[in-house]
Amino acid sequence: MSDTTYTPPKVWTWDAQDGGAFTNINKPTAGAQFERDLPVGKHPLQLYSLGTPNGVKVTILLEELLALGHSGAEYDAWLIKIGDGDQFGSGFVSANPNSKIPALMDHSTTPPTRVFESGAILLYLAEKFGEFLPKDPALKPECLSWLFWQMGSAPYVGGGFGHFYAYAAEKQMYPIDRFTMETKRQLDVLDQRLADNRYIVGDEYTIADMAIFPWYGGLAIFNQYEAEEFLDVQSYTNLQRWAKDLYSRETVKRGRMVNRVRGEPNEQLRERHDASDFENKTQDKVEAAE
Ligand SMILES: N[C@@H](CCC(=O)N[C@@H](CS)C(=O)NCC(=O)O)C(=O)O
Repeated sequence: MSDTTYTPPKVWTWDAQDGGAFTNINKPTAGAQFERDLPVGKHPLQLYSLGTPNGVKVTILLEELLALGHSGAEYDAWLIKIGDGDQFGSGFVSANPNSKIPALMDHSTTPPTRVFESGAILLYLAEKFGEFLPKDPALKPECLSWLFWQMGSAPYVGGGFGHFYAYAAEKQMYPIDRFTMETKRQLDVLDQRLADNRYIVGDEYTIADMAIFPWYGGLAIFNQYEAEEFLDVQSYTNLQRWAKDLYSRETVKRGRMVNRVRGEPNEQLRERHDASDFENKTQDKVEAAE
């Protein structure tokens, strides 16, 4: 147990207390904080995002759709710097009243369609292009179940485990223990599921894999939160096999590069406006040209 105790007041008030990383952008209120229109590029789909796990789900799907030849899936991916508060600009808030990346505007409809929440974006695009969502009535509910499992479960990993293990100003045993137990339980759920299934739904690669990979593949093979040893991620052997299998796909590698602002410069494509940007505009090349 932590040696600090807290008696909550009758009514909570905000005093911008230090909550570690992200304190500067966290506020207890919603809505636009300043006027700023969103840029609009030349493609039907305009994505406003950042290369975090929730952002990467969508760019993996878009790269998969393009690889299948769906030219209507061409997209501009604009960088939203959440650490700078870009998500509180009036244009972004019109696209997503929840002020979180990713947000999508589909300009192929009149008026343009807004979609927010990464799971809703995956479902919208899968239905729009008729891909990566099983048509078999027995498999479609399985895919949706895992998609919504991911949406409901990952906040315990990111907002719970990741926050208290990696970002909080002080390490406290109680929350770290609580969220580590839940994170490991979820890793075991996936490991057991993947023992007898190549992909999450079975033989078919779907949006459920694309939703789950950036979070749990991140823990398994990318040392997310620098927690690979602490979580003993190597022990989840089926999850390891699945994560490496997914990351062998060029489309997944590309999706992970888009709107990425950390890591190796040659793996960062901060904004994507054309397929050729992967060859010409990665951060190593941008920096070399400066
Ligand atoms: N449930 C949302 C979560 C999105 C989310 O938490 N986005 C984070 C980055 S991964 C964000 O934009 N945070 C900015 C903020 O909280 O102000 C989704 O899946 O789209």
